[in-house]
Amino acid sequence: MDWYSIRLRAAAGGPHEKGGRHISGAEDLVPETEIEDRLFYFWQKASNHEKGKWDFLQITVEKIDERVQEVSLLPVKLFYPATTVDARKLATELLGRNGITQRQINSAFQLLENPPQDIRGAWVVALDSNRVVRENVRATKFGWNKTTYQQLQEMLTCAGLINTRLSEALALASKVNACSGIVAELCWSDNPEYTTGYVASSRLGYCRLPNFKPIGKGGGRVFWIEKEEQIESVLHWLREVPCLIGGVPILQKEE
Ligand code: WAQ
Ligand code: MG
Repeated sequence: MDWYSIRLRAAAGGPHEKGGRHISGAEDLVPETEIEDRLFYFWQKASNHEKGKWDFLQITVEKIDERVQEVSLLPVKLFYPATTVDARKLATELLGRNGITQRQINSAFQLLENPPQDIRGAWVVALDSNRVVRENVRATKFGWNKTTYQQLQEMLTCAGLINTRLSEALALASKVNACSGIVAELCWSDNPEYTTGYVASSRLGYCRLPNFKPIGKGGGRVFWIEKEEQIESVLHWLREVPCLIGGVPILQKEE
């Protein structure tokens, strides 16, 4: 079967590279028969956005020539912190199990909560040098194994969690954390009203944390890599290697 990568980006005040403010981004990897549906969905998503109205929108569709790899869906772990303080404590404990220090975690919280510039991708931070090695890195070329996606939707519906944001973030986290060199990920939305986020790693799974930020704050993603010298191979995986997320979905309530 042929696969197609679809990417969208939308901004207000001109294109991103001319100083436009990021409104919406999206990506998927689908067979030809689903392109039209996805285009319509992406269009709607960008055009009814909490962050405002776009005046620049770009959609890219590319046929994939490389072999598409299968990557396992991360297990979903549901935590229920009641406050932002609790959520951050939990996140710090979880990320600590991956060897990330409290200081490194706090710096990442700062980046997300008060981003120093308008961003549309992740900060890649190296743990050996403690530096932001790249900014605005977008993971692309990932989509769903259809059976896995349907099973996940049934599971989420049963848990009262039907939520496209969760599925989209879970697919992204599954590709990102399958990368050799990536230690863990931190994320909460840049949409001012959406306060749920997660920490993820191949060992932790997708740890979902409500109340991760105060309402009204910024957001983003941090991908921690082990060594700065791994950056090129990490970028290749994130941007170039086409992946389908497959396997059996797992949903666990943690507290
Ligand atoms: N690659 C890298 N970074 C990205 C990508 C990508 N493909 N897509 C988004 N980002 C960055 C970018 O800086 C955005 O501003 C930021 O992440 C947040 O993106 O209920 O909705 O799409 O379990 O707003 C997580 C919790 C929600 C879901 C995350 O992120 C749940 C969310 P958003
Ligand atoms: Mg957003």
